Amino acid sequence: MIKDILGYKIFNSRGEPTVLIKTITDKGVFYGSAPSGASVGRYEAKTLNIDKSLEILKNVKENFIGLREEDYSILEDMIVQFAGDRFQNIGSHLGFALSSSFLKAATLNKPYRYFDEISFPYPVGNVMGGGVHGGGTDIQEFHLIPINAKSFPEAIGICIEGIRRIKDILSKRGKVFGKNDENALVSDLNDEEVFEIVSSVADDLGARIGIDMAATELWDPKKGKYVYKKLGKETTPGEQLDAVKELINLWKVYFVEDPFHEDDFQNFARLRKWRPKILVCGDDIFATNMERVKMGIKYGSCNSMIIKPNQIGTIGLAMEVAEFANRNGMKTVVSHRSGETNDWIVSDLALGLSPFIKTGVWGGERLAKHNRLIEIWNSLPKPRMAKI
Ligand code: 2PG
Ligand code: MG
Repeated sequence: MIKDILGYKIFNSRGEPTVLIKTITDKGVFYGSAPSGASVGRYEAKTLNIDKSLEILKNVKENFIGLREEDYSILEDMIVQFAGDRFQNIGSHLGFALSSSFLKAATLNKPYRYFDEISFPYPVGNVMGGGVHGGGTDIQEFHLIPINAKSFPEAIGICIEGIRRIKDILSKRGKVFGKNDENALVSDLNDEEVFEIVSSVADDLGARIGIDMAATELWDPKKGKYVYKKLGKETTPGEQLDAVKELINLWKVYFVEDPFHEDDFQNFARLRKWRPKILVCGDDIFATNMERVKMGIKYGSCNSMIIKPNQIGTIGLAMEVAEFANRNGMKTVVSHRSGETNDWIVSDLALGLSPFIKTGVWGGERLAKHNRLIEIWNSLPKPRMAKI
């Protein structure tokens, strides 16, 4: 039974305020804390000032006290009801943190047991980048995807080895480098130079390359063009399609996220038809929102999509969207946000829902997710990797 729900203002990895929830039941204390994005799409659930969210919690929490924590779906429905249209009444930080702590309470800190079957996701590991995550390239993220790994510990080990090798290459070339919001490496190299380094490391390690172009951030609606500041280049949507195709051919890109802005369903579809085997992944275009996903299916825009619970407001709503996308043949990618806490709920979601997980490579708040998966891998009699 839920005895109390406490809320605090804490900070995320970018130093922004966020919500920590402690749900107290007669079986223990269960935590949930919410992440925040920097490349935030227009269709995401609304965020509220954290102090305001905590005030709201004081008003709504009495409704949950005395209820059975095992009835997760009832608790979820109640959050969604209080939240109102696009979470404007409570904000997505509170929605995420409450639902994360409730699901942990319902499963005694084993949310992956909520699913009938589980398999381990392949990491889409952000090794270098820039964009709005800070410095570096115009392309927001360059990933290593170790699709030949036989276990999750091996897979994340490959990403970590990859980022170490990239660091060595940068040092040897005398490049000044640092880390950005997701702890990916940043330097003054441009997109092409970074592709060259990441692709040589990927080849050596038997990994594939992914990119998140986060093109909504590059898109200038007034000009009707994508603006690459670092490369000093501007492209019309048609030129952008050609440029993305060229990158895919040149660097044997396996996964491309948000190559077009969030309203360009048609160009996503053109790219997908051109090379059906490449994962054309939608993030801002869908914002983990069922109606947007249905539109994407109608247009044939993507064969892959990002699942971020805070884009839609709760863990349960994100699960519904992921299950719907999976049934419609999309490869889902459960994802962190660039501003993270040490909440690991996304790892458990990926076990039940997705063949891929995108949660950085290293740094405490990213390793909280990977180490959770390593621990579960080692605790199961017969763990297996997902089918991709
Ligand atoms: C993205 C994410 C996570 P943000 O664009 O996919 O990598 O970034 O959380 O800033 O939206
Ligand atoms: Mg993205």
